[in-house]
Amino acid sequence: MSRNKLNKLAFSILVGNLVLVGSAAAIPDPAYVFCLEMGYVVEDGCCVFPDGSSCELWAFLRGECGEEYVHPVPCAEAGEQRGVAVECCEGLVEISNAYPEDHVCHHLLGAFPLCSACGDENCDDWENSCNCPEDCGPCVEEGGTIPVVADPPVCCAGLELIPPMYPDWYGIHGYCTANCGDGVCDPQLETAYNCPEDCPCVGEGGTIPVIADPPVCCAGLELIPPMYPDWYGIHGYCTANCGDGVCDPEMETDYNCPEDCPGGGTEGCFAGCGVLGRGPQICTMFHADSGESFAVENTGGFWIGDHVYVAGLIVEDSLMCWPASVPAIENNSISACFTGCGVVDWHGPQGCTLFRAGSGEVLTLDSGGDFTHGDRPYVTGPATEDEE
Ligand SMILES: [Ca+2]
Ligand SMILES: [Ca+2]
Ligand SMILES: [Ca+2]
Repeated sequence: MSRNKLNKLAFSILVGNLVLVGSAAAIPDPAYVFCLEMGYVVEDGCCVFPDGSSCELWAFLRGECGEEYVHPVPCAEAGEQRGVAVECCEGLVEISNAYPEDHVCHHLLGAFPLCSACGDENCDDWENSCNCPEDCGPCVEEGGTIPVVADPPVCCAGLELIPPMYPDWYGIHGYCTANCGDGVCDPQLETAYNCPEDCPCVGEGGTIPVIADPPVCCAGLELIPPMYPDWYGIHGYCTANCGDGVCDPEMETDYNCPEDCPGGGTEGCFAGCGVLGRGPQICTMFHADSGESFAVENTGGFWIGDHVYVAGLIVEDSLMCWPASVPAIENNSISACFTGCGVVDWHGPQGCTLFRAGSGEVLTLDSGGDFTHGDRPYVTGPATEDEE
């Protein structure tokens, strides 16, 4: 208990006296720590003993001076730091002082390894997936992913977390790897987006993200747009395959590569009957009897399920149903649709051509077509009230 407090106190004093060991971890100056562990005071680079005599710190540590002031010290219990003279108590092992934060392992600067019962199948307070995965659950090894879940695992010590391969990939925080920066672009893991140092250009099928300083397509590849106009986050795909006559479903559509994917391609005007239905967002869709579907701008007081006649200009990549992109008929006219057989009657009031439908309705015809009085054509088109 009191030892534990002392240890923490010593640690806070020692942070200013770090010695770099290896490349990453830093531990306190061992000569400084040794003097404190023996219970003495450090002054001006010397260890000062109770009788007023002193030794230079490193000379004391090496045993070149003040040997008579060296004495046994208690061992470090579980959860305490091992020191210079202080060793782990019997039955404990040294574990690193690494701790997980933001999905990767960090090392506490200025700290010695901890003494712990790592391997006893109990994850103690000071143990974690970084310094004792055998007790605290596995960490994610090289090439593994960190999923977006409530309590995600952590990359094993020595690995960094790089983002997903493309900016529009959700569900993972990224990959654990020590290989971004090794000069080799790993196609399973690394792209110009998440590891530009290894992948300076984007290869076949890769995407160019919308970021500051985006990467470029590798030589010989062209940049085609995203598959649909409402796809954000990428400028498009790098490929040499648009124009090869094969529509690649992963990348090519009639929007970004019409030469390989001819698709619907309805352009220009639309006029015909169909049924109104629900569309994405708050859009109303018009499902034409011909099989095509369009968002419609003007519903004219008609309701879902009504059979209507719609005419207007087709806009292929309309954002009327934003953020979804659907073909739409904008600025359309709309009226009830009449479909049925009947008799053409040229002798309507004021010279109108009438259509006497088999259902009993009498309509005026805008166009009699090539039919003459008495013909029995099938008529489809807008039905408008005629008061004359
Ligand atoms: Ca344990
Ligand atoms: Ca690499
Ligand atoms: Ca192609």
